[in-house]
Amino acid sequence: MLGEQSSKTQGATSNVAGNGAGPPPLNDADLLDMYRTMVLSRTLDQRIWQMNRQGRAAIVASAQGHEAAQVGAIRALDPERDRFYIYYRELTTMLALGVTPLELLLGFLAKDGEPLSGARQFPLHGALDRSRRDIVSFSNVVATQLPQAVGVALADKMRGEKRVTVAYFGDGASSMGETHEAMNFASIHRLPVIFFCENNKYAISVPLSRQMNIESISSRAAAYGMPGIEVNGFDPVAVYEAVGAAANRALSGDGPTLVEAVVERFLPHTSDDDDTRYRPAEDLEGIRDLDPIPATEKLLRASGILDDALDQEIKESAQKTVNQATEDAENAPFPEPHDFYEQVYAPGSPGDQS
Ligand SMILES: Cc1ncc(C[n+]2csc(CCOP(=O)(O)OP(=O)(O)O)c2C)c(N)n1
Repeated sequence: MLGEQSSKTQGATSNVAGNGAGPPPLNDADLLDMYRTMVLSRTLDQRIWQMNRQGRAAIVASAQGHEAAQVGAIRALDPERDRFYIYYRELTTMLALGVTPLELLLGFLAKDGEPLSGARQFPLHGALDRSRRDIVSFSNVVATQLPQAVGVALADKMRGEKRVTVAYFGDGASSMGETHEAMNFASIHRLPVIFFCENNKYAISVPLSRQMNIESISSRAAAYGMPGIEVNGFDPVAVYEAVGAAANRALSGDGPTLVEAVVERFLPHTSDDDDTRYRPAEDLEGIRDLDPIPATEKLLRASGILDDALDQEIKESAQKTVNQATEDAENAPFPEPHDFYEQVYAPGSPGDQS
């Protein structure tokens, strides 16, 4: 059954949801929608990687291997209510939040119309117009988004606004000082935050064993007095359940939760990295067998939710969408130099001639 793999709860309390409530069960339409987003994300990610190899996209931090974790997390949240402090590997998160494949491709090709920074930053960096979605990724500097997320959650609590702020980060970021400060502060003040760690076991070339002398990132939660949940990040339903419980806890006023989704990085750290220099080939062969997309397809078929015709329609539709977005993005103009003062620098900054 989908979601059968259990998640481990560690930390100060085993009552992860605070009020004991998990998220509502997913229905067939939810599961199909999640699968559709995963297929679309993989198709788009493959296209972007291909365009990088052709010299058309400057740099890519691929989300391949992270799709199930990202889609499961968003399904448990409210895109209109909640705040998303993402990092650079969140292609599936962006799609699940309603950012379009064309908008994302405009970012990778540095074209006009990219909504986060006007294509002035590393792809997936910047901030979306808040009236649409509260997505923020101001900096590539690892772990800076965690204290920012905690600060905005403190503001929400002080204003009495009920929403969840999610801070996304990798295993490498979990070793940074900002991460510890953010978790400690959020727990002391019982802030409505979910610390969502996508543990792909590498920080560029540094394996987990060289970053920490413990087995599980989620076990760190105990040190801050909050629950930590380790979950199989290849199982979208298990991630949905873990993040849903954490969201209920946050909304009940019981404070933050650390959710560790254990995934794999199928490709090098970025398109500029050569992982053959530090990662044994057999390590990669084994992990491909666990690919969450064919695994989810198999489970949906076994549950009678998916058949050949529907699967073909989902895959063809993803391909068609990505082909159209590629054509449109390639035909889009580059931004005008002066747009710099619209999204990255404030009007009136040094150099602004207007
Ligand atoms: C403070 C800081 N140090 C180093 C870097 C260079 N850097 C960029 S990504 C990265 C690895 C981060 O790994 P992890 O948090 O595990 O995320 P992943 O990329 O594996 O998803 C590093 C060291 C940086 N951007 N910021």
